Amino acid sequence: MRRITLSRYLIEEQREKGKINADLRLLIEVVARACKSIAIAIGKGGLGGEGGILGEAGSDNVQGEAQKKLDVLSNEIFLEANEWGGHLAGMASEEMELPHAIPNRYPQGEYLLLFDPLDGSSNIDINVSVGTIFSVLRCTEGDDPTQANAFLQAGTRQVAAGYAVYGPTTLFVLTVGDGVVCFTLDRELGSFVLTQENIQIPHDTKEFAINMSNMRFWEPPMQRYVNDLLSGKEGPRGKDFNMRWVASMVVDVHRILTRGGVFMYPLDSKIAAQGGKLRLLYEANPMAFIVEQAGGAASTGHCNIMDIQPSGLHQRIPVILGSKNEVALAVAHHLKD
Ligand code: AHM
Ligand code: MG
Repeated sequence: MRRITLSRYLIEEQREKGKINADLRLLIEVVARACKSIAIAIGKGGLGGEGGILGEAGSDNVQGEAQKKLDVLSNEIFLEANEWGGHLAGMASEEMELPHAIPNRYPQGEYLLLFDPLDGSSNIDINVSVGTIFSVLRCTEGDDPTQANAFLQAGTRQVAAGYAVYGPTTLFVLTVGDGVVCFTLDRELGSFVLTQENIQIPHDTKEFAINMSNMRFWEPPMQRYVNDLLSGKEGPRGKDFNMRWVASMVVDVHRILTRGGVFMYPLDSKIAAQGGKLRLLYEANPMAFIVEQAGGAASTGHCNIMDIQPSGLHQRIPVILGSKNEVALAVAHHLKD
C-alpha cells in the first residue's frame, strides 16, 4: 500500500494542485510537529516532569478559567515551534489575552495562526481524549499583526484549519479548502500517515451531542428542538435518537466526521452575557470550516458561523454543527421563533 505522509500530501497539494504555497506548507508541518510534542507530553501523564504535568497550573487564563499545567505547556510548545520559521506574521491563542508578536530577530511571513492549544482540558486528569484546534488566516496588507484587529476576520477567509486528537491514537485532521483528510501518527516512524481521504459527513443522523444538564437554561427554540429528539419514535421526528457527550469538542466533532451527528453548545441563561461557551476564532470557525468541507453545516441557529464578522479576539458564540439536514432542522426551530 502506498503510504502517504503528511509531508508528501502537502507537497502534492502545493506542486500538483497549487492549493497551498511553500509557506503554508511549512506552517502546517510545524503545527503538526508541535502537535506531536503535545501528544508526547500528554502521554507521560503523571510521570512527566517534576511533580507531574497533570493538575492545575495555579493560574487563570484571559477568560478567568483555571489553567491546567498542560494548557500552559501546550501553549508554550505552540508558540516556540511556530515563531522562528518565517512563515507567520502573528499568533493568537485561547490561553493569551493579546496576540503573540513574532520576535524581531526572526523573519515575518504573511500568515496568522490562531489556536486552542489544549481543547477539552478538563478531561486531562481523568485520562480522556483531548485535542488541539487551529485556524490559519492571511494577514491583510496594512494590518498590524501585533494587534487584535488583524485577527478579526470572518471564518470564510480561513486558508487552512485542523485539529489533533490525542486519544488511543494521535490523529491530525486537516483542510486547506480541498476536502478533509485525516492522518494517524505512526509512533515508530514519528510521522503522520494519511488514513482517510475525502471525509464526508452523512447528511442525516440519529445521534446528537449536547450537555443536557443545561437544558433548563437554554432558549425556547433549542429546548423545543431537543424535546423533539428526546420524544423519539413517538414524537414528530418519528425515530429514536442516541446521545453522546465527551466534553472534548475535538472528540465530539471527530465522531461526527466519522459517523455523522449533530453537536451543539447553545446559548444558555448562565452564559448569556458572554455570548456562548465556545470561542469563535479558536473553536467554532476552524471546526465550521472542516465540517463544511466534509459536506456538513455549521450555524449559530441564526446565521452561518463562518459569515460572522468577529468583534473580539475571545468572542464566544452558540454552535450547532454536523450533519447537514439535522443542522437545518435545528436552525428551522430558531427561525420560527
Ligand atoms: P476548553 O477549550 O477550555 O477545554 O473548553 C471547551 C470545551 C469543549 O471542548 C467542550 O465541548 C466543552 O468545553 C464542554 O463544556 P461542558 O463542560 O460545559 O460540557
Ligand atoms: Mg477549547
